[in-house]
Amino acid sequence: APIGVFDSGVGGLTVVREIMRQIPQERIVYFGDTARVPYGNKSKDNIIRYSRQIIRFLRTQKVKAIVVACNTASACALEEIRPELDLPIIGVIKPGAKVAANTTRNGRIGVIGTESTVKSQMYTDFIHDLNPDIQVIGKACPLFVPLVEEGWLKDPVTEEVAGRYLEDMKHADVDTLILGCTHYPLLRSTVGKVMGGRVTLVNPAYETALELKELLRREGIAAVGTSGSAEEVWPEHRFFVSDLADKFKDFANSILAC
Ligand code: DGN
Repeated sequence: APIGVFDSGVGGLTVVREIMRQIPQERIVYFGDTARVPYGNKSKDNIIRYSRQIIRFLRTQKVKAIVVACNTASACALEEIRPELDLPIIGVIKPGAKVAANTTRNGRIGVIGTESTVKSQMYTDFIHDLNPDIQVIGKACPLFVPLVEEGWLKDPVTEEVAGRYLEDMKHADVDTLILGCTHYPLLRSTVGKVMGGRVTLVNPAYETALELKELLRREGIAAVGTSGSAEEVWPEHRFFVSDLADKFKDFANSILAC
């Protein structure tokens, strides 16, 4: 059976890309809520409602596990929804928080994401579960999402915007920075440049794929291999969106190719 992956739109494809790289034998059913994006400035109640609806759809696709590939939905809806489900479900925040807590040397971690993700304090809570002495500095960077969707990944305008957003982060002397929004791994080099290269950037998408691999193994539901039965039953990945399929396709082709 496939793995259900969902996001508020196109950003979750950065998580899909990592899953494809790390567990290529698994098949994915993706849902991008392109009609209702962005989630980053919506209320918690609405994000929970949207996530429930999407999970209901993914269940019709007979998925064996669900990945909430959106930081905002992971922050605002995952803990509410988990008890309602009889399927394994993981989000992107806990895996990102875990690796950041293990990476920092000076005990100062930065988190950048949408307004809702930063406001939820979810990264901070998970980091403090592991080590309450770590200082976590959050900063919402809402303009990053449209800049990425415009394709301005290494552009002077994006660099200027990043410089403004990350000013305080630089002064806060963080040694680890969590790219806490699906789009931000695509700005890795710009963010790294602005931060001056002495900061370790954590990509929660990468860590989530690792955690998914481990979860599938633990639950005994991992696909058997490239020539195994999973391949025969689910020959390809499937992508669904709630609007603008062509735009999604263009973005997917550019993201999944690199
Ligand atoms: N996918 C969202 C996130 O990771 O928080 C970003 C896009 C959005 O809904 N604003």
